[in-house]
Amino acid sequence: MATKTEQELAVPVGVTLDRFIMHSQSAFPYATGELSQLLRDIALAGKIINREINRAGLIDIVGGNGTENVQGENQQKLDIIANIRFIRALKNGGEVCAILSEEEEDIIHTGNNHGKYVVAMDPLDGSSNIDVNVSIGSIFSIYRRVTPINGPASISDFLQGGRKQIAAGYIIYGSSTMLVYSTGDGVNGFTFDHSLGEFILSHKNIGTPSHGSIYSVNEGHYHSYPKFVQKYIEQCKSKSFSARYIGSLVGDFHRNMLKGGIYLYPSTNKDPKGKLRLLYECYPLAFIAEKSGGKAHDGFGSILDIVPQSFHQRSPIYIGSADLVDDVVTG
Ligand code: AHM
Ligand code: MG
Repeated sequence: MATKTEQELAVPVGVTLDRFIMHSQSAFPYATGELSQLLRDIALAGKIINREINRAGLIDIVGGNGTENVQGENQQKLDIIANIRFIRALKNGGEVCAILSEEEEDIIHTGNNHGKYVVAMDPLDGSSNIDVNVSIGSIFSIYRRVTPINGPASISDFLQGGRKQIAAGYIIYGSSTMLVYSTGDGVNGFTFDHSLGEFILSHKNIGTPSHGSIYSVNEGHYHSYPKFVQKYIEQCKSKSFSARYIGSLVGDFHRNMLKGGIYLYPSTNKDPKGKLRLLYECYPLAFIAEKSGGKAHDGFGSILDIVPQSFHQRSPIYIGSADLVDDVVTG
């Protein structure tokens, strides 16, 4: 019979996020607790956004805002609300000196110049699903700043590359709300218990199956995909894989991570560099994928090895079970 490790006994499924964070911090004797506080701030933003989303139909916060974000995409009212909530939680927390958001062109200086961290985020991804009660998510990526403490953050803090992330994760607002994150040592998932107002450890040390039979891609764009992607889609069909595409990256990724599968967003005629944003969509999910045993590729190499050039750059992405990602990129 398998014996439980000390670690497993110390943090059983069912502990609160706070206790889990405290326990993880105690494993590092010189940890100052700042990253722990930052993770708590993100969880708080998630709780607040969860509340807003849950009553979206009751108050006037569904629908478009009549504005466009920096990418020229229509902003939803909830996109803007989530952006404000996240920024406020991170500013108040004090650990973050600057934020990069999908919703804003330039970095946002929080005024906490002593903060050691910067955060890149998509406050609410899957905007087209907001008004129709389909899963959406918040995505975040955390770096230790490289500019000197007590001065302002700069572009170099954000363009460090995916391998320099010290933590990343997402909050999925689905049939239940979950926070999934990694600080580099395993991936853990916490389900929000509304009655307690707490995230509870429900998915411990998540491992992505190396194989699977789900493929997630917008087949409406089939004719503008590269040949190797078209070929892969045909292979999926010939193997009777299940097609599952929500059009909400976090939801599609989360399902495939747990069940085994692949998500593809290739280059298209409309988006020759892919649609998804490197810094706050591809990098953080690639980090989670790799830490759970999966892979994330852009067709040339690992997503995490792409050298970033600008805040809002895009990338093609093939992410999920390791064998399936290999199958796509090796043709
Ligand atoms: P968004 O950041 O504007 O919400 O766009 C990202 C979303 C992803 O969640 C989703 O996987 C993809 O765009 C869907 O795109 P498409 O409608 O082209 O299939
Ligand atoms: Mg997005």
